[in-house]
Amino acid sequence: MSEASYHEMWERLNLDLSAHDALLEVLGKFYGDIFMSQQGRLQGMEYLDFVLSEVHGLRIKELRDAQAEGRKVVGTFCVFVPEELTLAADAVHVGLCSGADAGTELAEKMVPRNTCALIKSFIGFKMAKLCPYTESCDLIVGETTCDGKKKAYEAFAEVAPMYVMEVPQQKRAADRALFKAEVLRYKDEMERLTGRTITAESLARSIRIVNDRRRVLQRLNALRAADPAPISGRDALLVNQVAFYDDPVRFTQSINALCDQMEQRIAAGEGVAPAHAPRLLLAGCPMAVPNWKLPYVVESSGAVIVGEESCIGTRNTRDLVDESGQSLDEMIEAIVDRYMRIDCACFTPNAERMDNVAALAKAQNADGVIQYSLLFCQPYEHEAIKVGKRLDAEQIPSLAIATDYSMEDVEQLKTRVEAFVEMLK
Ligand code: BJ8
Repeated sequence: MSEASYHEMWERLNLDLSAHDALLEVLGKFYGDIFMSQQGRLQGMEYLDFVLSEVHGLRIKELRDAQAEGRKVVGTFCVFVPEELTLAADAVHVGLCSGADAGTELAEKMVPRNTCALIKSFIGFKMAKLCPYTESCDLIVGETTCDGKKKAYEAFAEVAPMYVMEVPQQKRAADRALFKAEVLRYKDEMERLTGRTITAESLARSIRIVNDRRRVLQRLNALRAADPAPISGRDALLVNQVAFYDDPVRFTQSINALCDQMEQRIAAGEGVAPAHAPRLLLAGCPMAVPNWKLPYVVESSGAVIVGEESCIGTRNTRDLVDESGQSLDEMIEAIVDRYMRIDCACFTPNAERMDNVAALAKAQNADGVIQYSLLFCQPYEHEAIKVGKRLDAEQIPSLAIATDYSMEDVEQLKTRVEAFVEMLK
């Protein structure tokens, strides 16, 4: 498609065209500096470069084409929304990224200033008319996870078509029953939105599609345990980020090909960083596109990132939905079981996360962990204290960082990260 026809499409989506052009220019430059400057990238990353270069172009056109065929587009902010049900109703499921400072002043008219950058970002993108994904959605699904999000959705519902799912905060039998009721309510909502009935056959198919995507991401993650690391943390994060809005079947195929290349590299003893370079695990808040600040700082300090314990990482891929269910009821039970295993810091208590962070650091042969929280994120800043103690007990060095999307603290971050990496050496 030509530039002119993209502009026409964005105009129809009511974007602020000049501000949007400026955003794409900044993003393009940022991407070039952070990704294209890397040495020894895998050839398979060309697919990710292409997807990113067309992130507001071709993929939006695909969503618009799907809508022209009568399909619906559903946007989400959290991995608690069961994508399997969206796909089983033949709708398209996209993650709304929320990873950049945009429209912050406008957002601060709707939510308090001391709200995390992720929340301000999705509101800011909407209010500044910058996000073609948000504008393409027939429905946006929120969830009652942290307080910041659930109150922000009240404000967001005034400007976007919202549906909010209740997510429990504990994991007792009563909480599971509540979540099951919410999963069934979401199923009804998808059927209402699309006018299609979710059948055992369509749900079995979508469970397989989403599991296959999780499996390929598990494969990619397992390969990162090798030393030297076969892929940079930046590129691996990008893969996880793109997983949220690319077509799942096409994505799985492309990433399987990327994993084949990683295996060849490992067999040849090659990698993106020298053998024995300090290896770090990132743990904490999700890093949405284009939030690449910390990975860039870390990998510019001579370390390599070998895993992400976050929702844009292993928290979203660790558990599969059991595929043995035959009836719709059995599949719904399997979905509920799988989602209730998510160890988001919004749960109390959340002891399994401590085990999972420590186990992942060991599985990835990490020398240390950087805990990453967004400023004003109460759940993850609280858990940073507990996770830090657990890692101390396991003799795994860790560093806790709280930041936002601005570039103002880059120098300060560099100093702290470099000192940590130096200590690991
Ligand atoms: S399942 S991590 S995607 S809620 S950073 S908005 S927690 S104040 S993102 Fe999340 Fe679902 Fe949990 Fe995952 Fe609130 Fe914290 Fe902001 Fe956050």
